Amino acid sequence: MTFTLDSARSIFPDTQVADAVPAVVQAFNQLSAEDQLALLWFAYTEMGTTITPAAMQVVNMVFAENTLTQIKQMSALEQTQVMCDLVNHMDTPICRTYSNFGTNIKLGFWYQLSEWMQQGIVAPIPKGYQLSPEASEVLQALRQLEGGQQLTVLQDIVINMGFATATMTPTVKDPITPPAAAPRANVAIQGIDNQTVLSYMDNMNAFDFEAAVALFAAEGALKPPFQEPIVGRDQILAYMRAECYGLNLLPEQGVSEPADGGFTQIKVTGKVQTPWFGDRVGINLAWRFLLNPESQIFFVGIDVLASAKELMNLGLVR
Ligand code: 45D
Repeated sequence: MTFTLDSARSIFPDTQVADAVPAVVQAFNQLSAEDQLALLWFAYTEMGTTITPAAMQVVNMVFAENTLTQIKQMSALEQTQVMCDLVNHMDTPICRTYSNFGTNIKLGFWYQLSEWMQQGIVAPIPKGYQLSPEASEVLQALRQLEGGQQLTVLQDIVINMGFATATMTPTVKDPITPPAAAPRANVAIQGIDNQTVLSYMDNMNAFDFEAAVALFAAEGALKPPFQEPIVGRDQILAYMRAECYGLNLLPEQGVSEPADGGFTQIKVTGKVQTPWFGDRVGINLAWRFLLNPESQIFFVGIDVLASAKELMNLGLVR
């Protein structure tokens, strides 16, 4: 038997994924725009960990400068309207422009607004704003998540703001050239000596995405958390250039087993740090690799784990 993308997706089926993340996002999306903005603001300001301003160096904010300047010059009422429009997915020029930003530009855009809100340059959430009972419940659910999962919720919400049509493909992407070459290092993963997996981690950490993508089979696929798989080397490379600068992969342990048709399945657990929070937040992750008989990556699924306890669940006990 040989693997298909579909069957590859279900390797290591015992992996417990953080289902609370999409559940909270879904509940959030039912709220009014005012409630959404206020809830996000409360969550963001009480997260207890602040964004490292250095992260902004990873982001090419030039793409968002015009829009940000425009917002800065608006009246407070207009500023609030723009923010509500973004949350409501309205069809406005700013909402269309926003949808064209890559993930990091979207995050950088809100980071800039949050700084301006704190400085009184952009309209703040009204003092004493009372969340509706439903919104309070969602905020409570968000508070109960692990730090890394809270960030994943925020990121997911921010990515999906704005107005995008089905035919609109993002034109403005995050930087194509790395801000600074990352130093090369060799990871060690307890229980894993597979060269493909080790090289994957090392190349990703060095932001050497060409080399990372060369490890994939021509029809290989990478599945980010809560997203559909990205298929083919060109697509994966474009994705990495847009989304992966500044990530720090910290794999800890793994297990390797033979699979059908001469394939090998390898599960690695560990953490990833985002440039936004540096070493203050580690997101608990699993990488589920399926290597073909030529030891190329046929599939790698990256999942946010349900809890830190899952780091130890390597599927050894059956
Ligand atoms: O006023 O091996 C609000 C892959 C609204 C690649 C706001 C990966 C109200 C392959 C929005 C609240 C990428 C898949 C203001 C690995 C308001 C691979 C501002 C995984 C002002 C390992 C809000 C990587 C702000 C992973 C500023 C899983 C919010 C990476 C900022 C995960 C939120 C990265 C930020 C995550 C969130 C980053 C900066 C989850 C960042 C999250």
